Amino acid sequence: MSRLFLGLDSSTQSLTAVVIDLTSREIVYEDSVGFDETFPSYGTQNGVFPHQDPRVVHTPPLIWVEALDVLFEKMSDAGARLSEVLAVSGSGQQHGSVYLNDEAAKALEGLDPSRSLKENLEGVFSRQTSPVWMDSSTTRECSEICEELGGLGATAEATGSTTFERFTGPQIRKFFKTEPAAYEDTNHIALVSSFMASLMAGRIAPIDHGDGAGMNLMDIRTRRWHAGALEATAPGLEGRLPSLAESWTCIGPVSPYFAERYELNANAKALVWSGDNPNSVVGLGLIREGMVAISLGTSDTYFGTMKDCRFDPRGEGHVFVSPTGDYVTLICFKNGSLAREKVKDSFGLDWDGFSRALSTAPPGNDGKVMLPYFEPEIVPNVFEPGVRRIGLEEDDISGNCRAVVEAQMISMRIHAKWMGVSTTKIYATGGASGNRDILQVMADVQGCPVYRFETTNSAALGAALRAAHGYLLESGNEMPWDEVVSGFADPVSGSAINPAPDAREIYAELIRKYEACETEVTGA
Ligand code: ADP
Ligand code: XUL
Repeated sequence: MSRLFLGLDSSTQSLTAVVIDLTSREIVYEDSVGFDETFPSYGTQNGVFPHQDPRVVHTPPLIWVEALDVLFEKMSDAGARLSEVLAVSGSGQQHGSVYLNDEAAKALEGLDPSRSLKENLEGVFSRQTSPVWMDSSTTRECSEICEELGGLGATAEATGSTTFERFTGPQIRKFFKTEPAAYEDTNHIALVSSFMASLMAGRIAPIDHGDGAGMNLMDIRTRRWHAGALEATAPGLEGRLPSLAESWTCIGPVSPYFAERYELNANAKALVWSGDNPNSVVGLGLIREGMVAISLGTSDTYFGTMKDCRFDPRGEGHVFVSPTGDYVTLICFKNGSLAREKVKDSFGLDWDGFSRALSTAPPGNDGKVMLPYFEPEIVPNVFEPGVRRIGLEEDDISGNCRAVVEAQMISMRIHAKWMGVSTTKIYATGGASGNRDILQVMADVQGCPVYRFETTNSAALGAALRAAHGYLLESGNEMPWDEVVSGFADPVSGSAINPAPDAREIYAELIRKYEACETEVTGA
């Protein structure tokens, strides 16, 4: 008998659904709604508002709300068997925050199925836009909070990361300082993940430990709100935050809105959501320590599972909580897919053309180097965007296509050293992991095989698997994680992309050169 579970992923550029059948171990449905193309009236580009200051990056939360209706409509039209779904969970882009007024709780509880979600919720926002993970405009607030908590090391020990511009605490502090009246009108602050979970459950949802760890507000060891961090961030903050919860917590049944409007099983359980990276940990089956994945989504992330809490002495990495209860260590590079797209578009190429150009240039690119800071960068910390080319002409098509990918892979290699993991294989996911030529560079630079998965939607798949795990636990039939992910999170057999025999030597040389260029430019 089928056992269906729904996973949703509210990411930077799209909302995705994956339905799995836990009995047959199959993905039975997979589809996405892209924000820019589905809702052009908002004027977003790649899911965010263009702004004259490249450091300010916001998205209107109503676009996520509208997307949920459109996606459910699509699922219903496509016969995704919503009436058989046993539980729903989800994944959200990390760090982004949603600000709700005193109308919100009532509106969520009484969602009227004869009106759209947007019509139901238009009046509930105390801030019309949400700062998202690409925002880097809170440097001052980061310093203020970090100093209050005793500096870089103490902040990382307390909250899992030192303060980062995109993290929710510094963003909340900026909101409180620059728009005090709107902060005063805010009754609830949600993450993208907990906001979307609130829509599904029809009530204000808790924040799970995985995504809570990306706020600079949660004590990474006790997994409770950190009193000192709350105080350093904004007055009256605790009353505005929901409770924290384990990632397998069941909030209640799904809101009747979805049952009545789309025939979702009225008894389906709504579970808490988590961040996209913690969800991908499950979607890729990174259950054991030492397993490493690289996600090539809008951002590029490098992450793995840890049993114990270990911190990056340089302060570039993060410790989050895994949906399994262990820890996730992660580094986020902002100039991911959008930087690759900028190079591709500057030569009028499609992805096939980009791949052909990239493979025309030799590994090592004859020593040509690009520092690809199209946007301000998170790792290494680059405040002013700017692309630098060393020995590389701006009109050299194949040289630039190879240089941007080599730069990204080398940067990951350099900045992941602190994790102390001897990487014997890497799992690749995210939109760009379907590109074999990009993964070949990854294998060559990392010096180990790279494995691909059938779906590039590992976050949505992880959410569906979390829904299954939480449902079984709640109904007294707990299934060990190894068993939950088995058959789903297995790399496509025969998909290993191995490093070329001469890659080690070529890249040893280029990594040295790149590191020297990076140090010169960033002064680090
Ligand atoms: P997110 O979840 O962060 O919204 P995705 O994981 O869906 O992002 O990845 C979207 C990105 O994937 C797009 O911005 C695009 O640049 C990239 N992408 C899609 N197809 C390819 C391809 N064939 N080669 C390289 N990049 C690709
Ligand atoms: C992780 C990060 C991004 C976002 C969007 O710290 O900022 O990976 O989660 O994907």
